[in-house]
Amino acid sequence: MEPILDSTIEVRSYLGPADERTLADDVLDGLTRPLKELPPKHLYDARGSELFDAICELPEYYQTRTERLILRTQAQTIVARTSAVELVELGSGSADKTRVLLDAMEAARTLRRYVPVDVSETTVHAVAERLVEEYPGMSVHGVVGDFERHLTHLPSPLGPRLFVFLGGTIGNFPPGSRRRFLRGLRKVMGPDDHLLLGTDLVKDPRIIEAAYDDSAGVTAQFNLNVLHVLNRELGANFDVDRFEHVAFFDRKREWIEMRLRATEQQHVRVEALDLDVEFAPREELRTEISAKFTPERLRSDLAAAGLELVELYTDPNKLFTVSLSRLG
Ligand code: AVJ
Repeated sequence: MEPILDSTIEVRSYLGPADERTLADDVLDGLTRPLKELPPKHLYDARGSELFDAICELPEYYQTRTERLILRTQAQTIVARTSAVELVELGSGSADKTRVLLDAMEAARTLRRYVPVDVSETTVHAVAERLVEEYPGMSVHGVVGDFERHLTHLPSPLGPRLFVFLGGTIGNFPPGSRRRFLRGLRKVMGPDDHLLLGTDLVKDPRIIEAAYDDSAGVTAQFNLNVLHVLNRELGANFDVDRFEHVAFFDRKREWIEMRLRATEQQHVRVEALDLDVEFAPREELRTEISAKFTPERLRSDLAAAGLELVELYTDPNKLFTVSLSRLG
């Protein structure tokens, strides 16, 4: 391992034993409901994360490349508008698109600190070590935790901060939780801080549905992988070949749903939970919702959390948007 200067990298973990039980608890809740459901976060084990990375490269999945294009085009403007010295990233992952913003902050000579917040300790460490080398003079304060619960543990600000939550991940929250999340975020933001939020836009449902049911079948594999997670982690015996991938756009709620449909009647045993589950023929298990936004919806969700929309940055085809907001 490379030597680390303690003065530039600090990583704190706020995850405890309670967090390790969440898969079991979520599965127990979700599989005993009249309409079976699993939270999308369990899609991302090592294999699921690999499959998600593959999704981001698919021709049908426009979101990743469009968001990157918007950031590339607007980074300078965003940095100039916010005067941010610090970037706080929620769900930082590999911090791929983050570099575009860090580059712009470095060029503006304002960059002082990067604060990645992620549930994966390995990811936070890896990103921290890589980025301090790439950006000399910048420090990294990693927060290993859940951005729905641990935002109160952010280090005290060095100056104006830019909070970023990219990739359209906010779409995974149902509407009430979405507002609760934004309110929680607003509570830790100060009057000099801004929020940069990536959201997918409402558009022709055929474009959205193709993005979640690609012709190479990668999204289907990604969806079905959650059953392998339950088999491995909880000693379940899902027969993965007897479930099929379903994706449809709910026009009224303006979100896409991913589901797994049992192709025939089946019985599943989840050993670790001492749980027996029946699936009727064609019964579905919901694995994800991913909300799509209109500018109006975005504005009103932000306003409900006490945030004021400053600017909406969009691509020429109006596929995706990156919004900048601040305390209202
Ligand atoms: C990572 C939640 C933004 O909703 O588009 C991709 C996950 N699901 N294909 C999305 C996902 C199916 C993705 N987010």
